[in-house]
Amino acid sequence: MLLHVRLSGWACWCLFSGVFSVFSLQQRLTVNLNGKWRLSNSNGSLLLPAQVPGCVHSALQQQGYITDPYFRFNDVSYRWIALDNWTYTTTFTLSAELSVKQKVLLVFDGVDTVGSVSLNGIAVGKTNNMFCRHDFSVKDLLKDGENVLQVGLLSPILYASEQRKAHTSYVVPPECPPGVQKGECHVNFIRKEQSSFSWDWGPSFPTMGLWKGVRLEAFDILQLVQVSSVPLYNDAFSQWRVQIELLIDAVQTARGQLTLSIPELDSEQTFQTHFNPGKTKSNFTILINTVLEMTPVSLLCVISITRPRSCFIFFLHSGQSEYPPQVYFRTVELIQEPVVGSPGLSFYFRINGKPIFLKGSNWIPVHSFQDQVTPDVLKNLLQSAVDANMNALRVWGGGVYEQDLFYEICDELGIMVWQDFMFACAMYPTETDFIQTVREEVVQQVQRLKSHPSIIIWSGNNENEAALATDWFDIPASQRPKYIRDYVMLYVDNIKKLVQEEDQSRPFLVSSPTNGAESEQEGWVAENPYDPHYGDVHFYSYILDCWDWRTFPRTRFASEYGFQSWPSFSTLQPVSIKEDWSYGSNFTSHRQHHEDGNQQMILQTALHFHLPNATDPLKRFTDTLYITQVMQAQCVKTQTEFYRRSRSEIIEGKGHTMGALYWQLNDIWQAPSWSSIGDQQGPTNYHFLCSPKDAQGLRRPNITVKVEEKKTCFSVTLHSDSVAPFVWLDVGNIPGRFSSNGFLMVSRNRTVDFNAWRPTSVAELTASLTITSLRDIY
Ligand code: BMA
Repeated sequence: MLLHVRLSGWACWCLFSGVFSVFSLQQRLTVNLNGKWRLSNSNGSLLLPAQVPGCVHSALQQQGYITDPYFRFNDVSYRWIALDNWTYTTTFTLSAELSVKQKVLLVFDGVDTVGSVSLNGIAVGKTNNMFCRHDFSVKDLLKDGENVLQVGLLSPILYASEQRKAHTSYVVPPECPPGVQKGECHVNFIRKEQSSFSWDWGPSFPTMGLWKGVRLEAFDILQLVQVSSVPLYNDAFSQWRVQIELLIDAVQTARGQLTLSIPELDSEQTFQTHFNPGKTKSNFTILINTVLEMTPVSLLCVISITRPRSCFIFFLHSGQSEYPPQVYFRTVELIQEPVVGSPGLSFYFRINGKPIFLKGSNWIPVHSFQDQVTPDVLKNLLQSAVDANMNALRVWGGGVYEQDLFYEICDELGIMVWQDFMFACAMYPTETDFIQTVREEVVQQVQRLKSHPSIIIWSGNNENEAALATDWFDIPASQRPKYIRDYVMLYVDNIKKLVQEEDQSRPFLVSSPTNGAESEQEGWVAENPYDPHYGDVHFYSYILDCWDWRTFPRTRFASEYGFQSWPSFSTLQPVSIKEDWSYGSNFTSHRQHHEDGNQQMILQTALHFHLPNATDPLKRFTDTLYITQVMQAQCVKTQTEFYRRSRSEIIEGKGHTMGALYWQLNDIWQAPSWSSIGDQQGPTNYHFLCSPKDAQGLRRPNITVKVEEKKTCFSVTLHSDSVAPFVWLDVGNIPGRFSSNGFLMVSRNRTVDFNAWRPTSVAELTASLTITSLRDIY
């Protein structure tokens, strides 16, 4: 369904009122301030052009001051960048048209993070939350001719440390990340992407910048800041209604009429409105009187403001969106009810009345520098998820609330999104200032995102209930109640309450993992949030044999599980040099941010596979990368299949699994991690009667290949003279995607497609293609 906020029909409506002799269309003027700014560091020794939206690291790289931050050990070498303070400056000239407007706002869609804004040398305001949009009223500060706009940014590392120092009453753990992550401390004291201070799969790049758009918005009387809508279904009356929320910024008190109509569905309502000066949020409900067809409908939305002898008509569109906002009708319920033959409660999603098994993965930030996340990257990753038969992704709470396009694509592709709030693996302060900025963040994000049908659940945090319950931070027993009180205050009394006020169309869960309703019974921190009889579970075991499904918890919903692997050599090569290419190199251990991760991969691999034994060191390295991927693919496959089977089983009181979201879909940089996108499974499958290392008669296959150009892609046909397990295809640095690049070759011939993302040729592909299979490594 399409919610189309537009002006069509306004003239009829206005004439029909018959009162006004003059009417005019009110227009907001927008001056885009994106583009080239100047950037300088605190002592002025560096002065360079910088793109906005953007960040300091990207600007330094684009201007040649630093090389690729992902290269070798640069995450550590470039630590100085985020220890310095930086200033962004731009100039602009005021147009005559703009200067006569009653109100002018300076709008920042996102400042990363601790900033002071000044215009023509006069302080305008401060920022301290990367996840908030800020606007400042600046009409009186603007002058004819050139205006100078500056944003000073404090080092996020120093700011977090200052905040920590000021918090003297008790410790808010963790103080620092584990040493193996080579990260920065006290990230929980700053409202910023938590993984930007390092994570167990990612580097420490505490970014600073104007990471979203900057503009002036000028208007008379009023403007629409945001429009959002959610459909609600009333079972008792079998009726849909659409709740529409308008966030209006009025210059002065304004009275008038608002008409909302959906002609295709024969629904129209008129409301008397009254806006006080400043920002007002108004909610309106339209009842849908006809049976819904799944065709788009337009919502016409017109406000007329009464002035003596005149009628002002407002074209209601919110500033950021060029396209009409859309609304789709669907219901979502999270069902937690008794299960026959099993203690505890079910935990599954019912969409449009149907129980749905969520198959998918977890989403982390796509890049350390968000300005480098292009629409193509998002489209490609999300399409890849769909092509791998996923129907759900969890936007994990240590990253960012994704950009609008992410959710738009999910809406289009039918990907269901489990949306965390951005709190992860930590306790958080609860001082008034901190709570205040979190409240603003939550309201803004829910208002921005709630129109997206793809989001099926809000979730308060990642693993913080578990961290408290299972005492990750060695909190003395006597102090536990205080931490639990803080936890409840932040996630329940504030976030949960706000979200539920803002959005009644989808469920809210306080944490993940959690026992859900049972956690609530236990005061929001369950004794064992990993209880498989309730809620969702995160489960990791690197040492136990992953081919043995008996080691996995038969949970109601597996929202995280996974195994690490190394990326392929073609991924690592551009960020490393020859001396790095061995499993024991400094580079190999530097990139591993998970304690003992490299060792664990080898031990897990050795349970079922021969380890590479080539004498050539490079071949041995690339074979090792390959075999860790084979291991990972098998482990994730085994565990995922276990959860799929458990959907229809109750064994020893456990089962009815209704979700399997493995950790993790994507990577942030070129390093070992849990990420993978495995391929379409089914309806065929295979079963090994023994470990491949014990298999008799496996011959080294002779695989020949023929690449051909087709209309829309290249086809790659392999011919093998014997069975070839775990065939792995790689085309080096030619960007693109195989329809399948890892498979068992059990027939003589197999053809896969390759979609190239830049022009290439049969000759280049043939020359770049490497084929590895299991018998090549020993
Ligand atoms: C989880 C996540 C992340 C982490 C991953 C792998 O528990 O929530 O914090 O990166 O495990 O260790």
